[in-house]
Amino acid sequence: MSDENTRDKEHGVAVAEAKPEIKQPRMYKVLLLNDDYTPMDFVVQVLRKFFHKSTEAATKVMLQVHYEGQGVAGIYTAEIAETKVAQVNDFSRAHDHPLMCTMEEE
Ligand code: TYC
Repeated sequence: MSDENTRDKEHGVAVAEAKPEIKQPRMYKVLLLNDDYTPMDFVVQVLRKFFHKSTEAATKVMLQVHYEGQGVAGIYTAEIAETKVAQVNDFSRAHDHPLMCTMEEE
């Protein structure tokens, strides 16, 4: 029984083999955007807290955002990326900083 919809000789029913599900999930970049007001230390704190970066790695991403306008905090599946974006934006608002976090498909 190798072909899809092969007619089963004994039972006279059409049976379909399960097709292998090998697709990779869509992945999303979680981005931090630059602004003129959020303190650099706060951005480093966000990258450590929500993206599990070392101080050194967090500082590199923060400076990339500062000098180039945006930077990638991490790459995740849709649900996890959405959660990170919401957590970062809630945390920033709670601390009265305008830091913006968004996502885009990779
Ligand atoms: N530009 C900010 C400053 O000069 C620092 C900053 C970095 C803000 C990264 C946001 O995503 C950001 N204080």
